[in-house]
Amino acid sequence: MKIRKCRVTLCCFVLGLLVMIMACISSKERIETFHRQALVWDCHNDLSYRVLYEKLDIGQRLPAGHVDIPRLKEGGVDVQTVALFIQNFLYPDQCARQARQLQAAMLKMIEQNSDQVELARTGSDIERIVAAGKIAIPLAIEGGHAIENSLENLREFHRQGVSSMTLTHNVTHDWADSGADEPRWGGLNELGREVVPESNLESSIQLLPEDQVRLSNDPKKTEIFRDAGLGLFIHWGPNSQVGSEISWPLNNASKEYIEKYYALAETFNPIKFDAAEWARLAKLAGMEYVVFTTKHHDGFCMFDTKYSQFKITNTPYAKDIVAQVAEAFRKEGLLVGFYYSPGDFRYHYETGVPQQGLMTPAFESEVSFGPEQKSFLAYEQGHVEELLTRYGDIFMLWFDGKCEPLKKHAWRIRQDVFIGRGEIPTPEQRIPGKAADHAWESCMTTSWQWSYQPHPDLRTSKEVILNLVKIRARGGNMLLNVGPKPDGRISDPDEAILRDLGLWMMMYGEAVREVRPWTVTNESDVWLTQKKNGEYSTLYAVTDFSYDEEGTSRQPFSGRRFTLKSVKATEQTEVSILGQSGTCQWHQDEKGLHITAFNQHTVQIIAYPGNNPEFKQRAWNWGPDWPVAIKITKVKPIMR
Ligand code: FHN
Repeated sequence: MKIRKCRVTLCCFVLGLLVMIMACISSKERIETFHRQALVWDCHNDLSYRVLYEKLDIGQRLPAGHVDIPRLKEGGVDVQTVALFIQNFLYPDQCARQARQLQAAMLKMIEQNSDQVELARTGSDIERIVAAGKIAIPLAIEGGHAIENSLENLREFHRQGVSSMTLTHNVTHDWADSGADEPRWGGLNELGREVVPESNLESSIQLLPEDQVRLSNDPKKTEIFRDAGLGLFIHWGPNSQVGSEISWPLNNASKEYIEKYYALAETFNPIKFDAAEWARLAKLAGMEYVVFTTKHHDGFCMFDTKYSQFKITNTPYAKDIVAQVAEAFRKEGLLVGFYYSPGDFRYHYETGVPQQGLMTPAFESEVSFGPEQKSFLAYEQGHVEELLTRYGDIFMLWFDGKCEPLKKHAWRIRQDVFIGRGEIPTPEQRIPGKAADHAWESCMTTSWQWSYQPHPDLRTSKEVILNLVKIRARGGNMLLNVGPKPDGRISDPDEAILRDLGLWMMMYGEAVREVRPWTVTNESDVWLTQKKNGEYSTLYAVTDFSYDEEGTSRQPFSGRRFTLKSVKATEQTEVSILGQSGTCQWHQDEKGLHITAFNQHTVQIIAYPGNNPEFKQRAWNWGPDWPVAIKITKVKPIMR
């Protein structure tokens, strides 16, 4: 009996061993075969393709975006589970446009092969589609959404017994920045991984050869910039906790003060920061682009850079703010721009290299700095690489100081990135006296300080609007600055000005969007812009109704007669107040085009502004008493 019992146990053991070996073989074999099966790559990056096809030794590289299922099959890939990530906006090596092409190509391929393949949006989709004997293609589209989805899919692969994956560099970074609730790398450790060596990152940033780079802005981008016309400038940092100006308190400061200034980063925790709310407000204000301070003169980085420890991810807040700003503003359809200060006080503070001035970059300094121990120039060029390759399609960079080597490096990475300050005139807090038919931009604060100030001495909304009109009439852009509060919210005074601007742009935005200067910028206090359309022009005359040509103050809700000597009307000409129904009277004679306009659009109730005693007792009036825009179609200039 006992012998019999030993024999049975032995058999079981051997059997078990066999099964184990079998299983090992199969799982090893399975892993091996699977290695060829489940490949996770973000297909907008050619590098991933190269990896894919080299692994699958499918010979020549297929054009990006063209996922050729039959070829994969040929290559022995069981395309049961091919995960594709098209992170269109988060990671455009080249630019978002390429990502969109990939997306379109992929969706078309799936449509054309719907009997064989099907889009899988969630893990459970994969199961259903595979069960139906079709190919499941998990496709994630929207930025943040992409992250969760991909993590979800990977968990699904895991549930399906997949034990290893090939992951290219981009995907890994993606998780790092996603802010997904998964602790960093958490998802990956769980699944085991083989990552293309970090060093590949550098190689994946293709730099245009020095002799091929065009050292000027892309003409198309320049037109887009000039059409955009109005942008939001944002100065923000740990200094906002004490309402001082950003960086400048370090100038001529005592060692003790510098220590205290830099210690502010240890308590910076903007828990009420909501980039989406900022973006919605900017959009409402009629803004078309944003320029956000990624690093100001104090050297504090609002992004998760590997080139410096003095960064937002080393504060109690610990999340990449630039990533959130880029994604949120892009989602609202605004163009994303990054402000960058070449002057870096922190470099000098840590290395002891003397600084020639807060805004003066030490490009010649070879003293190593930061975790990567880079020279000054390599440190800042590293930043430019990160800013242009890790946050989606970046429309413009704004270098606040000498920047030749950085500008060149930026154009070698992204030839079509638009450079604001550093390449175009950017007058600060003032408006040049005459029009210019090239790109320029006037940056202005809502008060006088760039970053948050508890008791700001504010500009009026009317002043901000009039500045915008004058800047547009002279062919420039206005970059209006706000300084968010330390908790992350836009301050009430700044929000009030943005909402006022939003109301004005809702009524009269057409007069400042996609316009260029007229032959004259203004005739007395009537400011002129034009929209070029073929032989004739559509002219916009923007003027204040609350006083007449003699400067006598009048109640804004009234009429205005004025004459334009530079304009020749045609039979088809129509004159109307933008946003108001009906048309205005006009006639043309040798003296010019005479217009009479009555403001009847009851938009806002305001206190009676006039000093006409007859009205004093009424004490309210229809307003707002902001400049009014009049549209004059089908006109020609009178050339004097
Ligand atoms: O010193 C900076 C200042 O803080 C702010 O950033 C402005 C914005 O144009 N630029 C510098 C002053 O010219």
